[in-house]
Amino acid sequence: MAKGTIVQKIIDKHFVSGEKTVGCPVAIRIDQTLTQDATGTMAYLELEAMKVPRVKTELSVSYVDHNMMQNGPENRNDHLYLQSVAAAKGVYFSRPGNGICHQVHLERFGEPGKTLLGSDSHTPTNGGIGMMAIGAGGLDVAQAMAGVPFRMAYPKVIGVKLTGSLSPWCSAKDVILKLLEILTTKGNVGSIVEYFGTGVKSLSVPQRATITNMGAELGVTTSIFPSDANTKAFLDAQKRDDKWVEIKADADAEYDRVIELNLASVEPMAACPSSPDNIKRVKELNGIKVEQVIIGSCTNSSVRDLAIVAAMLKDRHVHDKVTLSIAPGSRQVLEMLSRNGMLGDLIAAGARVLESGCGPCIGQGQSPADTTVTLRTFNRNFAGRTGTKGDQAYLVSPEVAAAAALTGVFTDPRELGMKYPEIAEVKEFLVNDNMIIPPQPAEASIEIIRKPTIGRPPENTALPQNITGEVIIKVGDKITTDHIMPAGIHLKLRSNIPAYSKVVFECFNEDGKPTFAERAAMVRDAGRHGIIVGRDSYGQGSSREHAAICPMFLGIKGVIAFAIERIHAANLVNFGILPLVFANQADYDKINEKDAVLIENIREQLAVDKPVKAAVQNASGGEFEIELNHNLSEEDIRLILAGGSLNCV
Ligand code: MIC
Ligand code: SF4
Repeated sequence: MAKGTIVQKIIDKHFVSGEKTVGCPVAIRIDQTLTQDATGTMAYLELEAMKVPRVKTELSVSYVDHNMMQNGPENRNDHLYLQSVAAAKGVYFSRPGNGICHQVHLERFGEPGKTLLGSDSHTPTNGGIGMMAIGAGGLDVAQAMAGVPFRMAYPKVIGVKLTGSLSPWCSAKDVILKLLEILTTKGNVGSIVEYFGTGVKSLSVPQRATITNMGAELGVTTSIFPSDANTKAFLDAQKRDDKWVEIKADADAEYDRVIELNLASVEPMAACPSSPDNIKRVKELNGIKVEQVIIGSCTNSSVRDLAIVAAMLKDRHVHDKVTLSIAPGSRQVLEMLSRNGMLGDLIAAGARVLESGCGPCIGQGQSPADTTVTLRTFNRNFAGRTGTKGDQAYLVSPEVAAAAALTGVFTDPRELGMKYPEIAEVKEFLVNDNMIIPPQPAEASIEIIRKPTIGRPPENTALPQNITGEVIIKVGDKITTDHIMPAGIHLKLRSNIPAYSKVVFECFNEDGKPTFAERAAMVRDAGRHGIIVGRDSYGQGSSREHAAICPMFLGIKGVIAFAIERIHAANLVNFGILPLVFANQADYDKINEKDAVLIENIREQLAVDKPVKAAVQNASGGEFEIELNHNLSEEDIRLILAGGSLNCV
């Protein structure tokens, strides 16, 4: 087991209960929380349902960054609810337009050595400043706000030893793409990546944040950098020098696994369609025609990232056959660029400047044309996430994105024949917090604004003694929460579970056949329980608990797969759905849609340390038994049997 690591030191400092052995459940104290609007409405409705008058954390912030199109009243209804509930519950509120939660949190709130729980899977961005920053479902974050310690498996620590420094035209994005090539998006559940080595000091906090941000795609619990002189310089420049503390691993720290990476060997990379671990070198892709370039998202939209793009585009223009859109990560970034003239350079070159927020990253506009290539500096390129079916989305660095914007084709920026722009570290950020509204004093009387589209968290009944299941859908490997619960144009339904449930697994619906939601409702109405069958890495990607709530609403009681990703598995538990894995993977081939799955005496079966037995009856008449494993803790079992966490608080 690892020894003397930053991860262990922070866990020790926040330890509440549990066993400090890899894989065993531990509970840690959470210092800060963040929510964003797309997961936040449900999180605050849950907080209200828990009857918690005021948050108990040191700091909680509610951001509005995802859902800002305001097509119809739903988004703005959400914002009004979020602003009023934040004021009432003691939560800071970052207004729409102030920027993406992770970027703003890094700029204005992140503190080395503290714990942060966020209802967004890219919360680990703040690992770049030396925080233990973890993504979770909204209900876990609501509980953290209520002062409940966060439960997680005691992690394995993967040490990434960085040496050397990046070569011109190669950037932090290429570092994380290289790691995705090595570690892939599968098989890393329960680990935390900790960076160390002489190469660390060559990376600024925003560069580190790019790396920890996209660490989410590895499926790890989080990623973390030490807090050192660069961290201090960043906090000084944000006028938050009082928040700096040094955080470092012991000189003789031991990791569960070590990966060495010489930064000088890192080349411009790209994640090809449609997975963040489908990695190629840009030079292998040179010449592929590009129709759209978008620069932004919580991965790559800092002042440094946009400054390099502005320098590359200055006095040049975007290729005639390409559209270039830019979404600055925060209002701070946008305001600084506009005051230092770089925004003018971008506009003059032909960039389309979008508001500071998630925007196209979550399919809110800018969908590419059919069969065209889109290059994005984002962190996810799951199929269809752009809003275009069959999309060809590549994930690249700002340097590679800007090169393609100029040439109209994939271009290794080292071959542009351009001098690499020197971008100096920002010595003083422009600090203007007037878009962050502090909470009202506890004694203030505040009306919580609930327009008609603000629903309530749906209720669930206790798990039945016998599950008389039916397989509603059988899917393959790497099913992401975007497959389960599409965002994009449906995002505005996040506060309305009955309406949002209609699009569960929409991407698998076939014309003329009943949808997943209709099939699930038929099974539920017939008094049976819905079962989902998946394969490896089920539930990858986002933290959206709607990927559990909406299936729960439709009567799903179990997911059976080869492996279920951490945040999604926790969300299933929170909403009373059994996360089970095949003891014998060959059984996957024998089980089909419409098969009956009978799990008798589930309470007794879960109480003993043995695989759960289920009887399967094929729709064609055949019968056989399967064994199902789980790694549920006693507490998880208690929650599932009760029908989910909300029934227990
Ligand atoms: C994402 O990047 O997929 C999201 C949208 O930010 C999600 C959260 C959500 O679905 O609201 C995430 O990463 O957790
Ligand atoms: Fe927003 Fe995209 Fe970051 Fe998710 S990954 S928080 S949608 S910018």
